[in-house]
Amino acid sequence: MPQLTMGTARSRVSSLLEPSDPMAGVFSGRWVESVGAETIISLSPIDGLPLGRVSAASPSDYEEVMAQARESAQVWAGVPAPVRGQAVLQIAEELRRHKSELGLLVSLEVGKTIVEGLGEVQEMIDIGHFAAGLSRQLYGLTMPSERPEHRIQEQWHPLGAIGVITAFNFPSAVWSWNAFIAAVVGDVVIWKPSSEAPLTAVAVTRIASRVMEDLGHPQVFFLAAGGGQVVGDRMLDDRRLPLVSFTGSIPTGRWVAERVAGRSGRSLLELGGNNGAVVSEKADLELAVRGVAFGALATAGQRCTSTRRLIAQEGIYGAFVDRLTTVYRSVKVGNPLDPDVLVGPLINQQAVEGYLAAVTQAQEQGGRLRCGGKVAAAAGAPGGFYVEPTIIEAQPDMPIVQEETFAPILYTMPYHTLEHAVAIHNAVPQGLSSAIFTTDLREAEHFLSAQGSDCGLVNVNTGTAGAEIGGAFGGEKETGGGRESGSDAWKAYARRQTASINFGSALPLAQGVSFEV
Ligand code: UN1
Repeated sequence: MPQLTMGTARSRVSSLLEPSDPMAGVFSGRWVESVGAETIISLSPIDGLPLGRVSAASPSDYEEVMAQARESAQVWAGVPAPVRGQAVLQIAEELRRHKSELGLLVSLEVGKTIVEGLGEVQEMIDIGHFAAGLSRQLYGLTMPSERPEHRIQEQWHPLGAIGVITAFNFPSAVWSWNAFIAAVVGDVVIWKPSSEAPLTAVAVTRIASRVMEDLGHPQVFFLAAGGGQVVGDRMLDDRRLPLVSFTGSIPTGRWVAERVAGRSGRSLLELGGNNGAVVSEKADLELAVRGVAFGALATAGQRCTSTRRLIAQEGIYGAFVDRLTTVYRSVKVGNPLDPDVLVGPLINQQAVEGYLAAVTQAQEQGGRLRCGGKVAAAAGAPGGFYVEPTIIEAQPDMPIVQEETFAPILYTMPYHTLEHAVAIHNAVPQGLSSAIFTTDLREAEHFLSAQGSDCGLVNVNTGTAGAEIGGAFGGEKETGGGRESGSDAWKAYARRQTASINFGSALPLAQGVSFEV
């Protein structure tokens, strides 16, 4: 496959974005051309140049979106769930029809490799299919009543309008995890995308809204692009949003949780990870090298699930780190439109500075740099935000090792026994994803047990990154405790109602209480 030029790539995605400049970044059932509001300029991290402009929501636009969303929510809640599921399925199929352009837009806007950009769109299609099936399985339990001629049942009703705030690194997939599941439950969704990736959000919302219109449904997928102050803070404080789903950093997530709890709202948090991979002496080491390298280097280390810590058993530690270092040195860094490139750019200059600061701090704290550590010159992509894949031999208690740096930095550390590995593994504040590489059943099962990994996601002989949509996704400790995507994560988007029904002619009371009037 020959490399696309930026010019060709831009023209291939233009059908998703035209015609206006700036494009409206607010969808309230109509595309709102904001007057006097800020304009968000989306820069491509590939070359640091503007890719497009989107007008942000003003306070009155926000109100318009909210009013329309609430109106829609009334109607949508009355549409049978399987019909809602069919609508989501149609959107997934429409996304599939536009998969190549949308995937490319993701690559251009956030710097993912072509295959990862396509993977992002596939993740939306997959969750769309999951949601459609789920729409016939929103099961509530029934309980035997202690009273004669009574029945008790649980039902799951929609919450109404919910807010979804997403990060740049999965600029559309994480929205779809929330939005498609919420939509089949009967909610409508107001999306505040990352200001680093508004174009993808506009393109996806255009597709979703056209499908809803063609099907004659009310609009369900609203958009309010904009900064934290105008849109984000309003969502947090807005009692009309019973749920705010937030993906982002731990400090911001903590603030989100406090603000939303302060008005008795619910938040669903997917915050940072500091994911460790344990590699045992009994591992298939070639498989482990690939699993660790993919986990640490995919998306240039900018996934919540990226592998940040390698915990390798002492007998193989030296050789394994040597092997990984060789791989790191051979990996092609650069323009992600080049099909041979595995590591694209970081999202912006600030991220490059964060990377450099972490490399410096790690060395000041006693870490030993094995490879990388510098800004990378990416041939053919001047102006982009490229850094070298980096391995640093570290000690588990170094302060920088406790932190998530959104960059391709891997800290390595040796262990003696599996208990020691688990202790190192669990000694960070975050708890998203984890992995063990071993062919020993006892080791694998110990890591999976209650005495093993303390994370929301645990992997055996596969890396920390790259979860499928069918499982519940999220993590413990400072990762925030939320669960999104598959399994029964849908319950977070619903209100549970316990219904007690008396179909007799007497009024027996629970707990044997009598009340004669
Ligand atoms: C994220 O980084 O916020 O498991 C989500 C993965 C992807 C999703 C990551 N499916 O790596």
